[in-house]
Amino acid sequence: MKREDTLRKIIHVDMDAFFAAVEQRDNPELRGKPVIVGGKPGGRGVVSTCSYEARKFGVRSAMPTNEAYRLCPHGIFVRSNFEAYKEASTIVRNIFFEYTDLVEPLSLDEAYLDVTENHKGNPSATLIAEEIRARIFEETQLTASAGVAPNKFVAKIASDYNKPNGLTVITPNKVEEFVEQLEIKKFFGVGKATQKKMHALGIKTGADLKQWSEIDLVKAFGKSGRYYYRIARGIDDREVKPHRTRKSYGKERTFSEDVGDLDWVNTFLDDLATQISDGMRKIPTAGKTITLKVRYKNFDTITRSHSLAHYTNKAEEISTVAKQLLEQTEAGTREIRLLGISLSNLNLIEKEYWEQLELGV
Ligand code: TTP
Ligand code: MG
Repeated sequence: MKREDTLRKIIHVDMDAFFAAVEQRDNPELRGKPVIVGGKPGGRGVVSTCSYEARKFGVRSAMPTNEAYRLCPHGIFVRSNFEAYKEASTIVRNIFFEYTDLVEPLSLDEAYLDVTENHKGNPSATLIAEEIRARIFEETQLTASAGVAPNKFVAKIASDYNKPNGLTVITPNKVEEFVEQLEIKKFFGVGKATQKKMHALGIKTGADLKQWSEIDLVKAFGKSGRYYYRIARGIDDREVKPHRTRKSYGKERTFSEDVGDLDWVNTFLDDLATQISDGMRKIPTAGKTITLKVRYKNFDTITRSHSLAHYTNKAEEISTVAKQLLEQTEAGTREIRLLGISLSNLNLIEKEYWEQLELGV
């Protein structure tokens, strides 16, 4: 194994029963019930996903809704509401970016994070994963499962291991043991047809697969044999590739005591704007829309936004706008437990533009 493999800290996060969980959150009468998202039975649609209550009856993603109805006739069939899922997805993704820029989203509800080096300077990937799951719940009232491992292959399987609302940590010294006891069907990247063939050859678990030499695996499975040889040993050096551009940049803070003093709040906004400005200049990026987020003592959370005609990452400008936005809130009359500022409508800055901002012209 390459030395770097053992040193990386990868987290895979996957929301639980994502579309169905959003529906249950937004419609309390659906909670605790078998909810099936997709078309109504009788049509030709398929199931997008279903709640864990419905999974007990064998309902699964991509199954025709008619079959789901046969398995679970008392299930509640609901149509998907993509806007709500997108909104939750954006909130979750922005939480990831608070920890690292190396975020590789796989879908609306799933991503790899490389936290080997992270914005919090936190050396424990396990603590980061727990913090992220807690933050996701706080911000969206939805649960996520996470896997922590030295590589993507193991992290992804680990996040699925204790679903829903679970965390599985596979430290480098446990990787081989973990992979050995896995059933082949849990191996990501081993399709149904290959599974069948492996079963016919007596390969049922990771340990069975490990018995095979690389040459024999290539003979039996072609080029993929090399991949199987490596994953049987828990080796995967694929990098986390952030293929999407960042949508917003911001910071927020929950106070240890609720705050009523407006002067204190204004000074805090100055500090926050300075931190944001520093962070954005590092990337470098600038944004047009400034959003202030306020969470009151009773957890009511509001946002107020203002869009400029130009891009900025200047601390002074950010704090001036944030203070104007603060006047549109009940700060001063209601106590505040959290304050945040973020910039969106971002532009990754070209070198010349960056220099222009630096010079303030
Ligand atoms: P998944 O993460 O695969 O499934 P899930 O979040 O519903 O359940 P869990 O992770 O707890 O096993 O997919 C995320 C969302 O993508 C899912 O909620 C709905 C959508 N989706 C489809 O629309 N069709 C599909 O075939 C799959 C697999 C997912
Ligand atoms: Mg999911």
